[in-house]
Amino acid sequence: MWYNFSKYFTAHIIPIKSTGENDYINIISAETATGEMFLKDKRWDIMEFKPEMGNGVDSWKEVNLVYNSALREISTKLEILNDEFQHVHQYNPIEHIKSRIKTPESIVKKLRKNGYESTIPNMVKYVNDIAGIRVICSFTSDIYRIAEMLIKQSDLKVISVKDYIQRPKPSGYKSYHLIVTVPVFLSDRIVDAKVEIQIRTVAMDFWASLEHKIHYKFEGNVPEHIKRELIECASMVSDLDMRMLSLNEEVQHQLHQETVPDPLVIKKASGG
Ligand code: 0O2
Repeated sequence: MWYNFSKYFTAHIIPIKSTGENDYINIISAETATGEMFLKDKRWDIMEFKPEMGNGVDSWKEVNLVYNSALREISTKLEILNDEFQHVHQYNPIEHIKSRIKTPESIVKKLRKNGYESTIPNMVKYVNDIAGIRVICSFTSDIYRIAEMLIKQSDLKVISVKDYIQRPKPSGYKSYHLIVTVPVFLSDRIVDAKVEIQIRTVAMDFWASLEHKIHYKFEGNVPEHIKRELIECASMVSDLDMRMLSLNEEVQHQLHQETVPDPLVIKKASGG
């Protein structure tokens, strides 16, 4: 959004946070009354500005409130499913859950990449992962169980499903992505907020975090030999996931057989 600091100074800004006393923003670019651009594409570190801004900050505050609430709702749903699984099947499919709100810088970067102006309505409309939640499971089969149980919940609307486990990205990236909307009940209205849910195994997550760091370190220009090595590691991750799954299935099968009572033993015990 554009904000007039004075009649001589206009800036294209993005609100970051409000402490009640002060509002904090990033200046994307600014120009003087003569039209001279003197800060183009430079990111200012968080700086104070006067609270006359009103609208925009209120909207950003609202964006934060709505998406944070949406994350809490999805996290609770996942925790309930995990607890129920423990109750019914005596094990937890979810190892852990991480959630985050995308930073304003990343939102602006994504909007720019896709050719949109940095406005609050554009973020809400075009950025699907302002609210993101990552669900880490032990086994690949748990990923599909969790996804299926979420998809079935009547208050969630599924916007898109991307199965990068069946069809990994050329980088080797594997994960199951769901974009859903969840209704957030405010005092005067209901807002359907989008949440990106990434579900993957511990091993897939290990690979993705390292690959993300490498990608960031090389600013996207990862040397070919490192790319090849990553693809090879991704295939080792798939192999490991498959072997751990079949090992677990074998153990579960044996445990099940041990707990099924032998009919002869029952007969003897009852004196029949
Ligand atoms: P960040 O910094 O993690 O948030 P969309 O988000 O739908 O508009 P896209 O790229 O088609 O755009 O969606 P996709 O492919 O589902 O990717 C969304 C997110 O998945 C990314 O968010 C990453 O978090 C993750 N991801 C996708 N591909 C890769 C990959 O090759 N390696 C790693 N490590 N992560 C990946 P962002 O916003 O791109 O990044």
